[in-house]
Amino acid sequence: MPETATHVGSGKVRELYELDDDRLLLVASDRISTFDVVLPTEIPDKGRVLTGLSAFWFARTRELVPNHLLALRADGRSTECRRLEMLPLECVVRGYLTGSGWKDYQATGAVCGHVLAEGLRDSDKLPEPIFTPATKAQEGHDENIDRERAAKLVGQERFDEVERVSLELYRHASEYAAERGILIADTKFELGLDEEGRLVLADEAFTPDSSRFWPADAYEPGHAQPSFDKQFVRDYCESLGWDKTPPGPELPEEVVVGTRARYVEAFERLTGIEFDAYLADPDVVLG
Ligand code: PZK
Repeated sequence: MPETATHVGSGKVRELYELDDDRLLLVASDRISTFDVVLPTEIPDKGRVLTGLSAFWFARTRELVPNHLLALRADGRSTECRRLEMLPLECVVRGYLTGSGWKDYQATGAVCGHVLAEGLRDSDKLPEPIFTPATKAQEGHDENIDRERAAKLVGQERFDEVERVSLELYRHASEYAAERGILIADTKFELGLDEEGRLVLADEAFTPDSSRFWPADAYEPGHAQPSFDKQFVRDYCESLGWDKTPPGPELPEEVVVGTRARYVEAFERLTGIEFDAYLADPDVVLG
């Protein structure tokens, strides 16, 4: 019988479909965004790289926390997942001070209620990773919130569990990635509850779209770091003097090819698996 899948949601570069009462299908496209704008040019296989990386991390972290992954489809870009009740919280962990964390620190000396030492610079490594939750904005940017506000949203006990699990996941993945030459500066999780009220990791895990990946060999605090995956795209867009409002520019072939190579490099470094082997059989990432 042909399958029916009802479209239930869109992210910037992914689509979500309902398979049945218990299962969703998450499909990662090859679209790319930069400066918060989706560009008209796609990066071939980007969706497969991100889907494969997520599945790799789900398989590697299932002892830390269960996750929503049920099956990878043969196309390499589609994930069947358990339908959960999602928590109304973006679970962000930061190991380095950059982005909105750096902005908040400069304004207040703190990030989400974590008061930090004076004199820190953009991209400095934090003495310990910090949990910096944010609200889920329907439009525009998520708003960083302190632990009191986050605990009000999900309850104190659940908040404590979410913070502990998020920090454990980040510690595990960032240590593993650093050994392979990639710094995971920060990362964002989405967590949900299953029918028994158990905490389950959903969405994507430690992809370059949900995390900041930096090349370790170029790390130099004091200024913004190059992005492992999107730097060619950013440099090209900056060279045009584009004002960063939609529509974004088309990318030339050499930027597409160079960027695709960076995604594949991230996949191969982190998983230790050849990307062609993933294309032949996506289940190779599940171990
Ligand atoms: C869910 N999103 C965000 C991501 C989109 C939307 N396992 C789950 N159960 C219930 N809901 C979700 C998930 C997951 N993952 C995730 N919204 C709902 C999202 C990607 C594309 F359109």
